[in-house]
Amino acid sequence: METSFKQVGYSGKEYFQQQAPHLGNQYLDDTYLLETLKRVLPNNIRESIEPDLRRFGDRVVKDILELGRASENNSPKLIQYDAWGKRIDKIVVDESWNILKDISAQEGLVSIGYERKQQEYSRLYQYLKIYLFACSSAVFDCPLSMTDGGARLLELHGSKDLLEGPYKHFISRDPKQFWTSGQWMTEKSGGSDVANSETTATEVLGKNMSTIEGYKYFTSATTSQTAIILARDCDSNGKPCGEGSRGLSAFYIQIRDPQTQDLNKIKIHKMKNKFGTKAVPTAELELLGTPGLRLGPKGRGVPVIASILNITRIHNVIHSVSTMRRCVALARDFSHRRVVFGSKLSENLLYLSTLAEMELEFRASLQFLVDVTLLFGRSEIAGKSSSSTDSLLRILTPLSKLYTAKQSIKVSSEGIECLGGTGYMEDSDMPRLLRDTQVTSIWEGTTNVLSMDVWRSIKTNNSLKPFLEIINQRLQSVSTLKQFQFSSAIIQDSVKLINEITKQVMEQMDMEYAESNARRYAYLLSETYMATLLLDHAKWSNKSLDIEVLNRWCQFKLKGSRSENNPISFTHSDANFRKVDRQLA
Ligand code: UCC
Ligand code: FAD
Repeated sequence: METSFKQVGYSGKEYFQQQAPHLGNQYLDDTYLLETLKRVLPNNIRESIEPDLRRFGDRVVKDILELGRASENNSPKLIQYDAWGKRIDKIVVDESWNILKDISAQEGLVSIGYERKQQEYSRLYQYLKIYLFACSSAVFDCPLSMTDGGARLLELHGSKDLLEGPYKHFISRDPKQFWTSGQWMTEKSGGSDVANSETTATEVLGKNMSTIEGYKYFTSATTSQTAIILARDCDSNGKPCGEGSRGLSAFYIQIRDPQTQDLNKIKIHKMKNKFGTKAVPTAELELLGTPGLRLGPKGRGVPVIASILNITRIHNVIHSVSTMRRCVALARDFSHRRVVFGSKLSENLLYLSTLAEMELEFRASLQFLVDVTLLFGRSEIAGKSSSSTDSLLRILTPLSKLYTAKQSIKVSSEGIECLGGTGYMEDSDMPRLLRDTQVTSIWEGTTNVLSMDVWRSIKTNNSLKPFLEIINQRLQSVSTLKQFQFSSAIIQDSVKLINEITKQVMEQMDMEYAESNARRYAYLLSETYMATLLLDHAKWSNKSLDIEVLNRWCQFKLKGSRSENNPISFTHSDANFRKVDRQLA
């Protein structure tokens, strides 16, 4: 590969010109994904979706990436008044954002999951396309995730009218018919703790609807047609029907009149001035009597809206893993183009070691994403759902969201450094990747809140049982195989620790211990589970590299011998270790 060419300066003198990293087909270049799909998908399904993924993998580095860049460079603007002083609250987005919406419909980025042509694998197909799309689309996957969640919620709780109307729009492949939807929960009084929400929904007597009033502090995807929101039920006299989060219900609202596109009794106060997700229109707004239709039972708003949350949280995993993959792809390609101290970075042992660490994070996270998506697809398809699948999914969703979000921030920060000073430049694309992924650990439940949600799932869904069962099944499946002795022993130690901590909390009801250690506990659960996913993959492939990846994960993450002041961390710097670095990088 050419490392440089010359550029003529004004003086006529030729200067060195560094070549930019190149992004190839994001599906075909993702060799670890391709291998993983061979393992998890039946051949007929894989062969049927592969041509589309191959085509799309190319498209996301062409027109979609250009549209994403255009959206990023021209953030949404709020025009509050027209020239004549009339309040209009118009949000203007770049045309590229609208085109991304049309492409999303045509590509079936929501609909694939609902057409269910690939049965339990439909979700994997859909989410693979979003995985390819996310990092090129200026986070258009944000409105898509909430639309996906909204469609599922209507499937579960929607009336016939809602299923005939908005549901069909959410899952349409026709750009003219396709609607997106928001999810508005957060108020100034609390985003994690919604119990103090001040938005009210007053029943309109004799009508199956309420009028909604309140101030929503963060509302993304505000150019959508609809939103699912939380509000406090009040009787026709305006008296609240309940306190705390148990007084909240979920409501369907139309943000705009479908004919005129005027806002439906909503005033937009400001656009948020955000660190990242610059193209996503996020606003502060006030509902001033917007008509709303309650979804699900009164006072059950949190569990009802949880069917959106549990989907958007998986989308968050998609975005995080997609970010890791994009950063590794850019840094890897750059390593073949950049020469330092007389050789290409791709020949530099230390650079290779850095890349190998990023790739390790990516591989384990990709396995997590694929596993959770498969479980989700299975749980949705009638006949395949079982309470153990559902309760396993209940614990794996917050775990995968909280873990991959944090790791993607780490990997994308490293990705910037991999490209040196140019990586820090806006137009290298790297800062955008970091900024956009920084929010993945905040929205849809912060790391701490999801760590506590893990305990909730253990208590209310008995989710640790299937979680440990599957870990034990995976360990059992390799118990006679010598090449897995090292990793199995470490995983078993982790399981022991999980059991000890859980016992302390559940038997002694030591909630202080549970709360203060919740994040560490969630990490331990995540890293142990991810180890068994890598184990499953290595058992299937029986490739020495996959076994090395597993061993590294167990050694670095579960044994913790990587800490810099621990002498063991350097014992791996042998020839084999360097060979594996080279293979991974
Ligand atoms: O941030 C947002 C949108 C960002 C833009 C889109 C991003 C897309 C990302 C991907 C693409 C790039 S929207 C706002 C997101 N907000 C949150 O995630 C809120 C975080 N806070 C929590 O999760 C809290 O833990 C709460 C709100 C759930 C706490 O509420 P409560 O009511 O105080 O908690 P409870 O009492 O424990 O739960 C009430 C009920 C219980 O059921 P019952 O009553 O039967 O015992 C819980 O088991 O709700 C049930 N529940 C759940 N059920 C709570 N969470 C869940 C869950 N996740 N799944 C099932
Ligand atoms: P707080 O809940 O006040 O949290 C502050 C800190 O306290 C955090 O570090 C948190 O981890 C910690 N904390 C909170 N509770 C606990 C606990 N029990 N134990 C330990 N630590 C705790 N919301 C919507 O509803 N719809 C949207 O469309 C939307 N879009 C968004 C877009 C962006 C770009 C951003 C940044 C946010 C968006 N949000 C949206 C809001 C988002 O969901 C909230 O910001 C998030 O849930 C956190 O709530 P908060 O900001 O009130 O922080």
